[in-house]
Amino acid sequence: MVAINSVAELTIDGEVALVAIDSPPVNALSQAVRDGLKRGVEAAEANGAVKAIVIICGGRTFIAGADISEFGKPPAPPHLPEVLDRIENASKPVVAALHGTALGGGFEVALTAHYRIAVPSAKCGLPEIKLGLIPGAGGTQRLPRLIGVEKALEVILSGSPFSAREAKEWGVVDELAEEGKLRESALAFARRLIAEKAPLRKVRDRSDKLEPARSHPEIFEAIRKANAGKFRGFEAWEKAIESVKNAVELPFEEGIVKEREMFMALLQTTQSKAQRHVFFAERQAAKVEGIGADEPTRRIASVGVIGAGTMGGGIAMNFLSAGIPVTIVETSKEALDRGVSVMRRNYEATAKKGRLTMAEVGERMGRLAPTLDFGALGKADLVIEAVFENMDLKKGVFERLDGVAKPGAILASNTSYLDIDAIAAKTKRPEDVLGMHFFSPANVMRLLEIVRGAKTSKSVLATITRLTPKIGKIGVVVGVCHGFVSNRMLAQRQREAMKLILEGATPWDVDRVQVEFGMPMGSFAMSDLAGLDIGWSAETSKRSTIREILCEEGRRGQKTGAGFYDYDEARNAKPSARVETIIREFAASKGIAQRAIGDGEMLERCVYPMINEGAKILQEGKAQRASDIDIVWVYGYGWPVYRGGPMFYADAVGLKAVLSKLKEFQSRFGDDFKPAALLETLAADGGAFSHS
Ligand code: T1G
Repeated sequence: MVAINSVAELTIDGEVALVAIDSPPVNALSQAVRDGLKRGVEAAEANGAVKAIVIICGGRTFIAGADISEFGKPPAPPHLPEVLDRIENASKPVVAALHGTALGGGFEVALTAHYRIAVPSAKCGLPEIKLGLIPGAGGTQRLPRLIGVEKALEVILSGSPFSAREAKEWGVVDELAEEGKLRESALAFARRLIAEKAPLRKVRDRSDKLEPARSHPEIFEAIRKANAGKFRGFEAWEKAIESVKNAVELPFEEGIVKEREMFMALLQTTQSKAQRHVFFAERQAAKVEGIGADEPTRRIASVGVIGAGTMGGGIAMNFLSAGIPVTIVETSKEALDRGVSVMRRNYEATAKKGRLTMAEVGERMGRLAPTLDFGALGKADLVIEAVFENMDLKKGVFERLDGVAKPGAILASNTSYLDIDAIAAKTKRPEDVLGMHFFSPANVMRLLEIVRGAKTSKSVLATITRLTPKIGKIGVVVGVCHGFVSNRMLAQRQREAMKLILEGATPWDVDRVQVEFGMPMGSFAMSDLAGLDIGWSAETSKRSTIREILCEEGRRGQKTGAGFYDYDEARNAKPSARVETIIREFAASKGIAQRAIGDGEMLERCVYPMINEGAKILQEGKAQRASDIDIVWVYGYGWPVYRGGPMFYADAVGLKAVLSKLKEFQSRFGDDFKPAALLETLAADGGAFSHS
């Protein structure tokens, strides 16, 4: 064994050379890995005894892509295309031996090898689209040559990995190795190639799989049409289609040059910077200050859920789907049965879409123990309260739970606003209490806001932050304040949206601007979905707000077929003349002058106060880092990932510009726009939230 450099070594095993890369955590194509690959292959080439070369990786995975952390920095040689040329043009057969996740540039390395072998558990893929990019090292030129245009574009536009078995079936992988025996299998495979004098098969020379598209160029327009909705607002996807089209229409050399040009151009876009920011922000969010990897955690083998309503049922499904048995408690048989049947219906709907088998539905529902007996919660390792959003009710539940739950059980509240410390104070074990704020629908939305109470212990926090990915969630740890990070910032947007319609805009104008910005839905459509009667009662209603008037008129949202919008049977929203009248009459009764409001103002009035509130949250220490706030909005409310989140967006706009606009609004509309001290400081120092 010869060390090529700090991450690469060369071993000669008879007539086979093994170029082994080991650069934790995921063998990303850093400068050292590129250098090691290139010089490893060159050394193997130069060794007369060697008749075949195997590229293999140590650690948990084959190369998982380019080193994303190097993007935006001056590229150091050897550049990836150069390394790939060295592999593809080797004079001896090169075998790529795959395990873990061969992704992006890693998969492109494998595609330049003449043969590929993989363990059955391996996955391959081109996830660049998730980073606002296209494959930039031959993926859009070589993959269609191997599997055809349609399947290649499916892989590239989904960004999702495919299994080694699919890869074998599609002809991407030539051989499946024995699981856990990749090195031996790859050596044996290489020896067979030597014995059979196997040719130097270059994917770039294939064209048979391009023929169908060559004779049916209309498929590109069909693929574009089929994906337009899904990629609303994104830039990279059309470049991916264009580049694969080049693979069909241009010689390989021209296609790969154009691919690189498109890739390099996308690398500079704000969209790609935003999506790369979210990639790392998501991984950062999992790290909690003061809690090391060695923090002891508690075993969560059973869960209790209090309340089988929309949230309780969705929460329970996350644990059932993760293989954890759940005891769910309700106060009446009717409510319990209704909740359980909704859960079963949700699972059956997923099965209908082919994403679950009915057997799996049965298994998951089989782990559920519905009960009216509160005492049954005494066995659970974790109990999550999901009752109506009322402080007295929640305090009562925790007082009772304190008497039932076993020592060491973790007690969590799904409150979306209320003071976790006040709830914890109703128990004799506040160190075992925290908030677990799920987002509706709780079995679908990926965000979990983990609310750290003043007395929440480190082991409780460590336990929940490590449990979170196991139930398919992305956790963000936040401090106790009204509405935490999520709803506290949302309240800013909703407040301004209401003021805008009183000053002359319409709900559908305001929503259109937010949707064009990239939000999945606007403020008023969201209110209609949640229901306008949350916290409203006919007895106390005084027509003192637009909401009260709408509720009094039976317009309580989608569920009543009318709210700010009118809804047809298929729940499609239509602007409502009646609502516009209500708004204008209400504004007149308040003496509010009407004016035409531009899209720019509508957007800034809704987004900038959110950013400002984010700055306050940071300066109060209610969030660990600005990127956590971005993750809350991207995964909690569908903030467009290609805008990186509110704090990243503010940095992209420029904090000076955000500050001056807030000050302008403050002078026109009052102190709701008073800039946060942190924003003032950062703007003055030319700083950014990403470095705050
Ligand atoms: N570059 C740099 N760091 C990376 C990385 C990468 N490609 N992939 C992972 N990491 C870091 C990550 O930040 C974390 O660090 C640690 O590794 C473990 O990751 C030319 C240009 C491979 C499936 O998009 O999807 O190639 O937080 O927590 O859950 O066409 O990481 O511990 O400090 O995610 O086991 C294409 C991205 C790049 C794959 C493993 N490749 N990575 O998941 O661990 S673009 C990707 C992943 C490209 C070419 C183009 C996942 C994973 P830390 P992790 P995991």
